[in-house]
Amino acid sequence: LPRLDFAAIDSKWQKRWAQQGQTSSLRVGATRDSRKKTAYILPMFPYPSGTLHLGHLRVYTISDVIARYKRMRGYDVIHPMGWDAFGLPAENAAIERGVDPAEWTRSNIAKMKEQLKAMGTSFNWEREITTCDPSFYKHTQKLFLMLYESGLAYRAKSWVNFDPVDGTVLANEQVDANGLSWRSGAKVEKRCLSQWFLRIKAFQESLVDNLTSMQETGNWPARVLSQQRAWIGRSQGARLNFRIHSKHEHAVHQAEVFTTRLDTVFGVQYLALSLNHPLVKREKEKNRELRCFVEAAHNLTPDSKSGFRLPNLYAENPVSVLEPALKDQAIPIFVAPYVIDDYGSGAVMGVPGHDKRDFDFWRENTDQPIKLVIYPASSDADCLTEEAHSGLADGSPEPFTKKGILGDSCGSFAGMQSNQAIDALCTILGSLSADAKSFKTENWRLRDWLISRQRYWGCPIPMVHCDTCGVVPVPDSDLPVELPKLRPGQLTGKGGNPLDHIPDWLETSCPKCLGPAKRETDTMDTFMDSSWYMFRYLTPRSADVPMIPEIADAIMPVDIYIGGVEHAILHLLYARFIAKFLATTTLWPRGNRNDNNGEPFKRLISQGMVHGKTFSDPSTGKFLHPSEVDTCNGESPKIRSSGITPNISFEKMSKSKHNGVDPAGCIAEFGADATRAHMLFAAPVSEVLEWEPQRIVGIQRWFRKLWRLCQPSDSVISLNEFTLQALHGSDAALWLLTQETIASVTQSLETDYSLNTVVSDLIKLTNEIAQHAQRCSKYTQYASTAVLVHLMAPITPAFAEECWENLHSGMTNPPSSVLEQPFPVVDPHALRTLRPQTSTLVVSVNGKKRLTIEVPELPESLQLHTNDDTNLELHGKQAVREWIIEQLMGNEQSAK
Ligand code: ANZ
Ligand code: ZN
Repeated sequence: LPRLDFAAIDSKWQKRWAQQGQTSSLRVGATRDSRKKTAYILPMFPYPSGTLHLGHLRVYTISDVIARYKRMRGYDVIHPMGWDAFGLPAENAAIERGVDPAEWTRSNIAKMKEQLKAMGTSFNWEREITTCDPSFYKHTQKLFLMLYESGLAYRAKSWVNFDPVDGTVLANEQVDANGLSWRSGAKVEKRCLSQWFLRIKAFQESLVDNLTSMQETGNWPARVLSQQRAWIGRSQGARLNFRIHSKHEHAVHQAEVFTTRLDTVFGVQYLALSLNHPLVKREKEKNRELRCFVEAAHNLTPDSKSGFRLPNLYAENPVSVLEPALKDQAIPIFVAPYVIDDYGSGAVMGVPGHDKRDFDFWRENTDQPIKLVIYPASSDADCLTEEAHSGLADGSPEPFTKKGILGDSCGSFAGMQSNQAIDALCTILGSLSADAKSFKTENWRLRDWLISRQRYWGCPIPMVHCDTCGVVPVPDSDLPVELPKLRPGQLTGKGGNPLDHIPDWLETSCPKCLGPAKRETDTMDTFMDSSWYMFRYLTPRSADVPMIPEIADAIMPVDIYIGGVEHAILHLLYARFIAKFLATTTLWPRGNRNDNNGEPFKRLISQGMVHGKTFSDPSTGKFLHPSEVDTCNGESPKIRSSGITPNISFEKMSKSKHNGVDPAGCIAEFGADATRAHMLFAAPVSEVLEWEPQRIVGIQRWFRKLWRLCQPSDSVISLNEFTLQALHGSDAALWLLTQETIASVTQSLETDYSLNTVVSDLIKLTNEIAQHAQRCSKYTQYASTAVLVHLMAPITPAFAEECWENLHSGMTNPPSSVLEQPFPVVDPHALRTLRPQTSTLVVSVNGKKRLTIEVPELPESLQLHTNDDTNLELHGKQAVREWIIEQLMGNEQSAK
């Protein structure tokens, strides 16, 4: 046999596919063929950085396998590809290299497109979109205007996160827990600027409610659902008014707090107000020290425990109406940066005994004892109580944060359980409150979406500012507002937004009064581009409208959406929001139908990360470049310079860890198909994949074995003519396994997406065919091999084509491309007839059931009794099981 040249096979078939064009893809602009089912298989589109990385290789392998499978199943498939092409990296690269971001992006796209093709993928390139192309962003702008008209886009002054390194405003979600920018790593500053927001909160109810049905159907991974739920953060609690008295004034003020733990109200020891609370603003006017504190505190993170006690002010606990004993307690009031300005009412009732942050704050700012009012609900609560109490008093580091039983200091509520007390207090305090309705309330963690970016390389917000008319939308007929071309050197990365410095572009006329006006220079967050691109793929060239309603109705939602876990929150949340908005417009009229509720993605596959093999020196902890390690000789690798065995781990790929792998190199070395198959085989799709390219040779070994089975056969028969009646012995066994493999592979591709088991099933079938080869008829051998090649085709399309061609090379009229053949379906009749009948044999030792055995082809269930289980002890259950079966098969009658 000639050596298999995998790279040559790839290029031979890739060329041929390109010539033939794709079948079983839905024509652009078509709604859907009523006789055929449509499958919209969408992988998340890449950012065109210039090179494909392994995460891309993984996601596009998965989507391509599913798309090819669906085509073979007779679906009209939409499997599009495009480019998420706006964003900071292009702008930064452009600054570094002094090139036009548009040029840079275009050439990256060209490179990555070639790499995607080299992977053997089957994308509908006729649907290609690029978000930085005016023909695309014209419609992003249109969408913005529609949101504006619906009152869902607005401009507001707000404290924003300003990244001093990138010179831009960041969304809350782009700032990490330590207050650092997700991209530049710079310490984020607070600035007060006018910004554009999208009112995602208008949809918060359905955004969170729908998660429940998505959980029930199992169509979205539980992990993603819980992250979305936490991000939206609906929390149920109460609003409670504290009266505030001043030592010097007669006037009484109010401060409202939001609490989820009304049951702890008897334990309130202080109030904390946010830096921008109205009361703080008032006090600032007469208190210089406070002004300084607030000024400095603006740069502190919400983890800060610092506080400023407002002199002369104190609060009254609202439950003192119920428990006069509390009346005399004057509650101190602090200003504290840990209180979030725009959450709840920007004020907290501080309960140090039962809340961790309050506890830390109290410890930091006073030396007063801590009050406990809730106790564990266990039977020995009393003794725990003592301990907990004295523990807190003498410096135990933990407050009691669980729900429990209210203690003696809670007056008539003493002895109630927390939940009971919350309800009772809600009713009673609510009836006393002037505004009883808002007493019980919900709070949301979700904020409106800040989309303004002070950067050049983004979609311009289509608004103008007129001194007479204010903010005026650009009329539809003037869309797109195109980004101006930059002169070389104009993009420096300094001095804020470059658009502010291009007068030709900036100066315009007001659409309303025709007087002089200035353009809005903010551009949109790139998540805006990707929030609606799945609609654009359906009619990528429709010039006048973002989408054609009949087509959106016919095809949306996306059937299967595939992408990395890193997008579990933001991208998916924004895309869900925009889809829900579109479903309220004429663009997606049936988007809200009952079974869909405006959701854009029916099923989500979230694939795990790809980690690279990482070497480090155990003595220094330093990461080693692979060239510093000798991996060839012997079992264990050695550090070349010292001969020591390095530590090996698998970690997120990064330059500093020298563990990056270029997928293009793998494809060139091992071929696209072996790389694809290995990619799927090495880990379940949702889990981390530890990438070891050397292991791809295992897949190549499998390919060679299979190739030997695919030699021209003189026994080619149509699978339809293949009759079961004639099958016995090895033929029956092999054909049964073939049928079982079809069933298992179909189940994996159709419902579980356990693509790793598809590959192992196929390897197993290959081995069995090779093993049965001697004992089987050529017909069975051919039929099983033919099925195997079909089953492989979605995963290893070029190699399957090659095998298919070779298998039929002796024929005058060979069948057409295997990719155009229908995917095999299980023959239930074959499964029934060929599966050996089994009976159950129960083995008891001394009357105690010890083993049950499935016994082939015995007429009845049998029981086997023995008083001696030494064999069982000695050899283990498996060995005994095999021995018994052997005995039974050898001499049925005597064994009975
Ligand atoms: C008293 C209390 C006692 C609280 C206790 C908790 C435990 P979630 O669940 O996230 O909604 N809080 C209210 N407004 C706040 C703000 N603007 N900034 C910071 N914290 C604020 O959290 C609600 C709880 O967070 C509220 O319940 C309040 O503290 C605090 F044992 O009230 B709690
Ligand atoms: Zn005007």
